[in-house]
Amino acid sequence: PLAFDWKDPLGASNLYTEEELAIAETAEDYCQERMLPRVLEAYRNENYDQKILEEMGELGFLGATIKGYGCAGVSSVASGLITRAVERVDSGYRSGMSVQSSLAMGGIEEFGTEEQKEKFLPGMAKGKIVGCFGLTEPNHGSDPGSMESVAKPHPTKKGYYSLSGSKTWITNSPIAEVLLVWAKLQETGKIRGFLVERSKCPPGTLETPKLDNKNGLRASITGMIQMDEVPVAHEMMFPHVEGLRGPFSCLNSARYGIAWGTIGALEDCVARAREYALERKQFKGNPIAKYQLVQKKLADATTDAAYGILAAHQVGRLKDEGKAAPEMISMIKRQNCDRALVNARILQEIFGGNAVSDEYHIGRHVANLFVTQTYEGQSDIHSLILGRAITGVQAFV
Ligand code: TGC
Ligand code: FAD
Repeated sequence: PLAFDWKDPLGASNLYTEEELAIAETAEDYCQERMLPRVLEAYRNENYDQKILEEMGELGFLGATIKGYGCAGVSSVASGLITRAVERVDSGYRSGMSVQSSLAMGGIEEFGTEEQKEKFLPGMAKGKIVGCFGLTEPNHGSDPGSMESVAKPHPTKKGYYSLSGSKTWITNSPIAEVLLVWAKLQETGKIRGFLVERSKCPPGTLETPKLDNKNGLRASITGMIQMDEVPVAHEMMFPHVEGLRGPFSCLNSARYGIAWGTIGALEDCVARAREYALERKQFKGNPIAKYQLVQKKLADATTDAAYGILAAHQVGRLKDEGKAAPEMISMIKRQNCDRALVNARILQEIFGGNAVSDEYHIGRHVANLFVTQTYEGQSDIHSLILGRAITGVQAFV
């Protein structure tokens, strides 16, 4: 039998191919050696280092599952392992990567024209062109179907739409050159995807103010997208997808990645709490790891992390076979975010007063994991998606 390993309690690494294991090792080495030393400064000062995307690009982490266009073309499990390694350091770094890879590049790859793919994907794969994904609006988050952003025929430019409206809480928007914006086409009332190029927008039509003073995900950059009659050429609209199927298809991949990533963050919490509990002594010189209540906290968190990884792996394999239903992704997104957050909050107790110092990293993970439970469908929304699939009755309205 395998010896029990608290870092991989159910032997999940036996399920990965040699190539996947090698990719995971490269990702873990890069993240621990190059990203971790930068995270405290980034988090304290809300300073997202854009170079990280270029470094990820050099390693083939961006749009990693896409075949061609300068992308690595790896399996969904390999991309999950990369995501887990990145989020072991910080959910904000994973967020920047997810938006670039799954939401912006993934959208272009799935719904873009050949010209759009050739124009954007190679530069995005290198991290030289930054992308973002604008779905949420100030008045419409869980219910994007009610969005108000609109695309009308441009009043003066033939062959152009005019985009107006406002998006908020958009990861990467202040630094993005290509903004995948979802808006309703006035003629049909149907949601369509538009690729807005910042450098082509006349002055005063596009603003992307940064949202400062976040109390989570501070190592990522978040902003708004404010559009006032932005001219967008007809050929910059996705031609063949309309309705929410467009944005939700992109979300399937990003939500899948979050299911892997949040377990990476939880695993980091377990490793740090275990180490602290073995070193910290209270009552007659005993390490607090000797006390049963502390051991239970570690046992619960380690178990949830191990289950979470097996579930994400299973959905990854089905995804590559074209068999992953969106509800499966809702299930692992909801469960892994919720269990990571609940356990991280409990493990935080092990650090006593030191939990308050950012040098111990646990408080940062807790604040970040709240955001992961909220974006890409808040957990209760995924409960309702599952409830609808279980009962056949929808409960949203
Ligand atoms: P509903 O009637 O359920 O569906 C409308 C149309 O969409 C299709 N569809 C899907 N297609 C592919 N994949 C999925 N997962 C899909 N879910 C639905 C569906 O078949 C239908 O197609 P059609 O052709 O019949 O029109 O729509 P609804 O309006 O009732 O939706 C309700 C609900 C709650 C499911 C949905 O609105 C929802 O998921 N809300 C959550 C919103 C959300 O996730 N926003 C994410 C914003 S992006 C983000 O947060 C990025 S953070 C990234 C980071 O920093 O890492
Ligand atoms: P609301 O929809 O107002 O929900 C508030 C609460 O009400 C939630 O708990 C929700 O579950 C509950 N609720 C709503 N409706 C129901 C119902 N029918 N039944 C029961 N409960 C309900 N969006 C993007 O498009 N692109 C991005 O890149 C992006 N990045 C983000 C980065 C950060 C840091 C954050 C915080 C958000 C980001 N988002 C992004 C937005 C995110 O997707 C939304 O915040 C999320 O979908 C929730 O929408 P909301 O904030 O409007 O909350």
